Amino acid sequence: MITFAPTKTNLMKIKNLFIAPILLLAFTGVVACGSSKKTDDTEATEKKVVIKAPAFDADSAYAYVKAQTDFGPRVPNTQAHRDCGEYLAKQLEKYGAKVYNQYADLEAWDGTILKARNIIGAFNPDNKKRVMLCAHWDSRPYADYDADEKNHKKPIDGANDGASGVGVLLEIARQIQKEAPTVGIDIIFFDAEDYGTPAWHRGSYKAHDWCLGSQYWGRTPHVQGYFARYGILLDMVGGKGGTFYYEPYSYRTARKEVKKIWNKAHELGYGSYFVKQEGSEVTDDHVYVNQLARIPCVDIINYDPTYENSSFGPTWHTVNDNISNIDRNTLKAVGQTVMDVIYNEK
Ligand code: AHN
Ligand code: ZN
Repeated sequence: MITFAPTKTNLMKIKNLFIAPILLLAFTGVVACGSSKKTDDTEATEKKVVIKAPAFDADSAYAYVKAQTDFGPRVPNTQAHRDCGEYLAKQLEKYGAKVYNQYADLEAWDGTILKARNIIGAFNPDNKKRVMLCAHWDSRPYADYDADEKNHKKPIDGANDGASGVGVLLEIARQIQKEAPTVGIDIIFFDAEDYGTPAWHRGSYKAHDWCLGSQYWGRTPHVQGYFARYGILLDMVGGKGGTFYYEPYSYRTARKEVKKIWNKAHELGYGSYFVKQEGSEVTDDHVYVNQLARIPCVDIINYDPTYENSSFGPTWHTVNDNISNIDRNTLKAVGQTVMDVIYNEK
């Protein structure tokens, strides 16, 4: 029996790679006396190459979350919103993306015209194989779920609801510039997601009142005929004690990708964050990405099975959704998982 030791060249090739499972299979055929007889096991050599993505830096992601909340609430039609939009576009540019800005006047539930801006960073834009990563960058104008009624009309910092997803994506952008994955990546920051009808409102309101930016993008993509294999939406991915269950709409429309992401998280040791059970269904940007742009999209969104007020946890749409509730470990679990998924796309 002859076994193969990895050659130096092979070793270089598998630097940064795990071979799993390792099936180092030897040729068992013995070449003897000029006979060409050999067995079929030669073909059994099967390599499942798993690429290890670069390390996601949670301190860096945290700093991006804080930079956003430092502007104050990013409510459309405010100076903080305009300033933060400039900051986000500049960051994507700095990391080498081709940046598209979509400015649109979008009508909110109460008829307010929102000066909205979707910001898109395309990495490796000529590559036909693409994956899109998205998050909303605006923050909610009303803390309508706050325990104190006096806060119900105050805007929120949205450290988790908004800034966390964007912070994770900015860190991924920074990593992509250092070492690009095989596929092209589009990072999309949707605006005007969180301007939906407040819980305290009585009476009528315009329908489809959430996710205005992604609805606009779905009808008018930044590139004509835009397509990606799938999308991943990050929403509330940095809270203390955050957990992520299968979101039922995603599970119906992008099941293969949901399984791929949750399996990867478990493989990496983040199984306590990514629970393989269904949570509750949400109307979020992924619905419009799927329905309007026809791209399957997975929502990674905090789901708290223990909290009865909302399934999104105790700080959701309250003034407590601020930087003090952000946990680097949660950012890391999500950011590293997404990185390992996209760096394994061929
Ligand atoms: C609704 O509450 C209809 N959708 C939840 C989507 C959301 C709000 N994500 C963050 N804030
Ligand atoms: Zn929200």
